[in-house]
Amino acid sequence: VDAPANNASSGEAPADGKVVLGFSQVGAESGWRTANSDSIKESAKAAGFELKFSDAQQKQENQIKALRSFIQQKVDVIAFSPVVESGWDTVLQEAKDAGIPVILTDRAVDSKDTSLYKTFIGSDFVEEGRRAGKWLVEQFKDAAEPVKIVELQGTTGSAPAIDRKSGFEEIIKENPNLQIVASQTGDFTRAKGKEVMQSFLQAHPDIDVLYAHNDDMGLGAIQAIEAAGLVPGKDIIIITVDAVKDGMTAAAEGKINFIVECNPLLGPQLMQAVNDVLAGKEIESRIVTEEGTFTSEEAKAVLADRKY
Ligand code: GZL
Ligand code: ZN
Repeated sequence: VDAPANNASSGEAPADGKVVLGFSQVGAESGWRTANSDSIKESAKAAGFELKFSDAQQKQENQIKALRSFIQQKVDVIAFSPVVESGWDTVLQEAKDAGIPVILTDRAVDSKDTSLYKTFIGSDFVEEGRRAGKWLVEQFKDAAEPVKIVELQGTTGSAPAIDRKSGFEEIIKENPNLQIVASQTGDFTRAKGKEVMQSFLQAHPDIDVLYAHNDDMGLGAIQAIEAAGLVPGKDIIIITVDAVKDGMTAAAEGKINFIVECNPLLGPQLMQAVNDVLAGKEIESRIVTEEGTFTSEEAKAVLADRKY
């Protein structure tokens, strides 16, 4: 028997009582993603929701299939983290036509029609890039010669990759000595980060700084740097984004010099938004998560308390 058709868009809670939430997750590519998935599963359980959870292995077509399946199953609310920014308008329109509200978490879409989703809960990735840039400008403010930077970008076309790059470049252009000599995607994974860093090291024996869009690519790059006989955090200054346990451990060891936090614990805010949407309440169209930054010393001081 199908769950009774819900008319959540009019804000009525579903007749059968148990809220059914369909969630399409990017994949399991990084420590951040694991922590994010755990937060969503734990929070859905705590909220008493039935969670239908799908892992897209970082493929957009798998996410679109999952969203269509949630529409077929007539879930009460759909939430997802879009692996890339574009190509969502058709399936989001299908959800809207089916009267199923959609909530974005973690990453944004570039749809012009913002009525296709109720809210976007996630970090300000441009600001994360600016924070990385600001620390670097400060570190090298007295540099009298070019500072050679290599950049490991996140997944091509994803909001964090696009925005972390633009925020960083916006700030470092203050000092023309700060030069990005190579920039390539490592797809947010350790394996790819290591592979691309190996190629950077072969092409540039003179690298001063690595800016990696997440800890996992930075940790992969550290393996390549050490294999090349160089000392990470000394011969090559390393900045990463996320501040997951493994990244913070490397920072505490001095292998990563500066980490910009990106909070994966979006579960509680998502479940609150689901309740608000089903209750027909107006909700903020943008919910920004709180997060900070850590030098090696600061990472050492808080490492024991880190939850993820
Ligand atoms: C950021 C998130 C990114 C993380 C990566 O909110 O989308 O994806 O920074 C993860 O670790 O793979
Ligand atoms: Zn070079």
